[in-house]
Amino acid sequence: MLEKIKEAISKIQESTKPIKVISHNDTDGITSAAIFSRALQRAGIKFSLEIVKALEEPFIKQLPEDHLLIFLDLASGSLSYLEKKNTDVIILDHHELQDSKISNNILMVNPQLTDEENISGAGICYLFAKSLSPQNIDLATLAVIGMVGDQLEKEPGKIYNQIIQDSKVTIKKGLLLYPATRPLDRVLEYSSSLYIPDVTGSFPGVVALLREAGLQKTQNGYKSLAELTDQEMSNLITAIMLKRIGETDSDKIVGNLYLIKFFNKQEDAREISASINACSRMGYPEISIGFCLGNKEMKKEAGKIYVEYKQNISSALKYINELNKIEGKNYTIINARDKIKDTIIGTTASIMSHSPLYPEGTIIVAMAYNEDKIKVSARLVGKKGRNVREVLTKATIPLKGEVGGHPGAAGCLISKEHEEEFTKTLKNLLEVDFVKIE
Ligand SMILES: [Mn+2]
Repeated sequence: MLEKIKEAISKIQESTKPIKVISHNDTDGITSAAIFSRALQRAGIKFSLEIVKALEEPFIKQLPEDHLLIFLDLASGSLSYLEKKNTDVIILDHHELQDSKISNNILMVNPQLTDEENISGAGICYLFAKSLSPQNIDLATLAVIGMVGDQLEKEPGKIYNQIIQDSKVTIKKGLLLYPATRPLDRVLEYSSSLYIPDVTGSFPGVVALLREAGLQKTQNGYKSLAELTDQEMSNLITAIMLKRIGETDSDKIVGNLYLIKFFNKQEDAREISASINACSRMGYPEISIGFCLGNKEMKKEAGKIYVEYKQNISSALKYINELNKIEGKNYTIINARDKIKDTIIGTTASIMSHSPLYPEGTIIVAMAYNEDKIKVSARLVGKKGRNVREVLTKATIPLKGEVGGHPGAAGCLISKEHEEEFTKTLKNLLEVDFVKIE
């Protein structure tokens, strides 16, 4: 991959055309854009930047051909549109390639072509930045945030281990609950990603659990996860396993905590990733980039938007509670129409799939309007059950929708005029129990 990166650097340095950079709006895309922008800025190279939700054909068509086009954390799936552009294209991405043929106007930097390890967009942009100048080593922290944002932190390989070393992140094995830097009582009470019966949402339950784990409140309140000793961490995990009856595998709740230095404070990379993502999805990608690049004003703004985002999610969940749903054996279809933002519908569906209200094997499909289209997000509760990507693919074949994702979590966009037809087909498919994950 380094060879390709060097080629990309020469192409950029020798370009006589102005440069346009396009990146994705999730945490990995935003950190990619932040790293790449800072690196170009330090090298004195001028460019313009645009952040997009997805790459669609009409958008690519209108991109200027008198520019050098650079795509970060996306575009590997859009090669057939990009090869028609009458200009040079550079892609720094880690997504699956649509096609093994890469046309001559495209320079592709993608670990899928050369490496055994999957490196996120931000990781590739960091390698680019470091090749451009060793001064850019301070951008490694952003690469770690992007890695966590794309959930690639579980088993870091050779390249990631080097990035981790460059970033001076502290890795601590422990409970996968964030932020690991805030007092435990608050984090346990408000966590939506790790559900603990009688504890999540109940302050007395939290206090009882911490007592069972032998953790005392001190003058400064309860410790944070980051401050626990190995013994305390192990006692807490045991106490939680006992509450989550039937759970024998601690892998689901235990993993690596990534503690980074950000704005001169110790922070949990997962929490920073969540706030970057929230800020961008609420429609403020420029604020999340400013936050990544150390702007104090933007940090304040990002903090406010993150709070608003969490409130939006909780009102979305409340709204869904009261909404008439289409429900059957092992499935729930929610059509929120224009009442929930399309940018948070996927997160809302994911939180629902972690809640104890739905038994393992349930398929949750949530829909929300996105201008003249409908964003559809499907989640499988637990690991066993039907393949949701296949279900969505089958339901969208006659409608020409675009499906993406995995067997356990997938999404698609359909045209609004097909709302009724889609819901009907989907319901029929979900009634029949044949698409299974092996
Ligand atoms: Mn990515």
